[in-house]
Amino acid sequence: MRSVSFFAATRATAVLGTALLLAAWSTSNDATVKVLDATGRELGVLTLVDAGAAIAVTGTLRGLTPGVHGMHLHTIGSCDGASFAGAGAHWSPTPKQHGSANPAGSHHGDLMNLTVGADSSAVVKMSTPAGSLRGEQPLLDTDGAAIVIHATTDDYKTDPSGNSGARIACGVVSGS
Ligand SMILES: [Cu+2]
Ligand SMILES: [Zn+2]
Repeated sequence: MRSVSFFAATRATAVLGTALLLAAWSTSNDATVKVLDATGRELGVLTLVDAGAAIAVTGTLRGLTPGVHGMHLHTIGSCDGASFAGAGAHWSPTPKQHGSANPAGSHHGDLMNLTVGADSSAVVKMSTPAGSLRGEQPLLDTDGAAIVIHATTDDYKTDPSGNSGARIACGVVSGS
């Protein structure tokens, strides 16, 4: 009996230690985004991490309308207001226009379109064209940032938002 509880205590300590280690790592190297729809329903959590001269965005979202949706990093860490207006425009620390197919593009916050399957879920695995979380031209500046998902497809060229329609989901980037 004593040896069993000793084992349990040892294991609990190890699990706690690992959790603390992960928490410490996540505050210094990455950031997370809890994505909510307009009714406040949680669609999933995305992880952002510096990857070369870009930011990689990964995770899984559920509960979206099937189809192809524009998705961007916006410049303010707010999802307040009607249609998530608080998130502001696309994150763009240099004077560029929208989209990889725009000769004057792109914004740092221009991500690839998000494809949502018939089961309403989407696997997110994409990168920004430039920038970093906390280094050169940081996403996590004083007013933070947000991820916004739009109703329709981003054409990758029409300024300022790829003609991707209404903002249907939003999440504030959480990280310091
Ligand atoms: Cu957007
Ligand atoms: Zn843009």
